[in-house]
Amino acid sequence: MKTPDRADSAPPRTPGPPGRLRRFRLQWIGIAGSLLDIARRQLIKLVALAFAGLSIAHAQSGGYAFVGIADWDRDRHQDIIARDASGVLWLYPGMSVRGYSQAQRVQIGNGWNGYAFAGIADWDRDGHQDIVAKDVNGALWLYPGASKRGYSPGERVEIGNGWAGYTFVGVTDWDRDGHQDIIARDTSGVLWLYPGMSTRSYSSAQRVEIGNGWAGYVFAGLTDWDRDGHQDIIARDTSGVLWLYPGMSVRGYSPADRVQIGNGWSTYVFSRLIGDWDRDGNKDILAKDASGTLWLYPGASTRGYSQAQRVQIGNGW
Ligand SMILES: [Ca+2]
Ligand SMILES: [Ca+2]
Ligand SMILES: [Ca+2]
Ligand SMILES: [Ca+2]
Repeated sequence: MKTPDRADSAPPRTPGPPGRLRRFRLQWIGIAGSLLDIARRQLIKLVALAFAGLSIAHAQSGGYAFVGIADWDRDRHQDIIARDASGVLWLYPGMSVRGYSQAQRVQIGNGWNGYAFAGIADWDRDGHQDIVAKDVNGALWLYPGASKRGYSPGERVEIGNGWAGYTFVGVTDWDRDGHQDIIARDTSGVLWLYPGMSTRSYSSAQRVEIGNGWAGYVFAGLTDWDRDGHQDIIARDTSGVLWLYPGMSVRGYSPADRVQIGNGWSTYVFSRLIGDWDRDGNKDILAKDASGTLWLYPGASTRGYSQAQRVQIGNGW
């Protein structure tokens, strides 16, 4: 990753009294100034609305929580799934481009307030991507997908409990046994692998410790970033440095050393937004900045910084 440009917000513009009105009496300056100010604000609002209307890939009002990236509708393009502030789940179909997608967003769920997402994966191995999430009581649920742009007819299934204190890293086949697994961090900073068994029920496989000292990290997600066939962890430390933790497909600690792949990521949100978004064969990172702009950081499958420039692919997130 190159150092992302800082998402500095534009300096606030304070409209001063218009020069042409200076010859009028003081109170008229005040009134005219206020009217111009109102007109200006309305104009800004209109321009903003028009811009929002043109941008199809934008989210509506900001404050979105990401579920993750996956080819949810199975059209070979990676898609974004996110929850809005009212608990509605939206599918933003991607088009494998380095820019805004022209596809309309589609509602695929509601009532998702309070859930924390583990990620999107074909958990039960039926060929459809599923959502794994925990509720406020710490129960873990599988929401079977149906590869469609709409509500899935599959009933949710409880696949775990006692997850209240855990922070999800993501879902992937970490140990490469053909079954999707969950990686999560407990409150003491220990990282655990929960091996899945591709069933719509509790997995009987024992959890395994695969790391420690992870308190304070923010996880970007799991993917085979360096394309060596092993799933890796990407996470940001408290100073905004982005690290690659190369996995080795084992149920235990990975002997590979971590590698710095970026810096300046402090203010970005990128939960589970890793995938080959532009379909050039390299995994990419999607992240939103503090102003709600969504950026694509094209990866280069290297254990180091990518030289590719970031591209804006959305706004209003
Ligand atoms: Ca898709
Ligand atoms: Ca597995
Ligand atoms: Ca790898
Ligand atoms: Ca890519």
